[in-house]
Amino acid sequence: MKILVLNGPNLNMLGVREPDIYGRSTYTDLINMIKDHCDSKGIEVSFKQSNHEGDLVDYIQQAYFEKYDGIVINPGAYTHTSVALLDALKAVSIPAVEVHISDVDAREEFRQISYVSKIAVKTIKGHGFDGYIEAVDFLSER
Ligand code: CA2
Repeated sequence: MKILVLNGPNLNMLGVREPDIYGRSTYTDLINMIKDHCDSKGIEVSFKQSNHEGDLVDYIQQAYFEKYDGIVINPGAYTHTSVALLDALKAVSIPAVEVHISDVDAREEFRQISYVSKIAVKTIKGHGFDGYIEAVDFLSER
């Protein structure tokens, strides 16, 4: 089982600002937490983060050529705008779980729209960092 964890814009800033919404732990803490979990379950995991939409598309396509079994994606603000990410996920046909650290449904109206949700096999919102673990488990048990 080989999973790609893909994070979008500004998620590298976790723990640096807005701790009331996203918590105090850093992006590195997040990666380490997921890595430890995957190691304990014998799941191979890779991580990518980018602030650029096209890079995220490239990483999704790369996951196809490198034969990944699942993608955990937090597209950040591109969730609410990006048809390109939706098309990339459709093109590769790799099961993707969409994760949001915050409960986007309880925030501004524009955060309640997600293009990625249209293809995601599951969407997890508002469970903090644990949402990523739930996403990995969902993909590995599927
Ligand atoms: O709740 C989530 O995980 C989001 O995907 C996070 C995105 C936001 O645009 C989505 O609506 C919901 C933003 C990530 C920004 O992360 C920051 C972390 C620290 C300081 C500032 C931003």
